[in-house]
Amino acid sequence: MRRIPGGSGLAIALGAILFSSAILVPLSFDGITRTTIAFGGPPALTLAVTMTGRSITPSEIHVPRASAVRVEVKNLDGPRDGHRLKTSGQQYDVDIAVWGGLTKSDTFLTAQKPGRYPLICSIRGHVSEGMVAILVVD
Ligand SMILES: [Cu+2]
Repeated sequence: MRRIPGGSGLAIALGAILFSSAILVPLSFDGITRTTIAFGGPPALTLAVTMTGRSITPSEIHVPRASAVRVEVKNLDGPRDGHRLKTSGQQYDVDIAVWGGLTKSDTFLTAQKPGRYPLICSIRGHVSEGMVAILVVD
């Protein structure tokens, strides 16, 4: 079996490590800084979301990326009918439990990466009955 000369392989590996860390370190540092600022300051916007029956309104919600977003969840159902609004794929997710007739708020931090993310009711069985919306990160 022939061996590939070790020197050039090692140089390439070291070069790749140096190159990738040169790119990754500033990006992740920037991410941490922006996250801290976004969460320390006031929310970029406040969303009003209504949960009733087995639907979430509005069914599609646009938010800016990498931003603190306050969401006010209103449950219009009866006092025994709880819902939970749950984000996923965001930098900081929320799962807000709200009993019928009440309104609750919390703040989440949107994803860095634009895309379409599920916004669901996390009460067992409610997703399959249609309690799903889309969070569009622009
Ligand atoms: Cu529900």
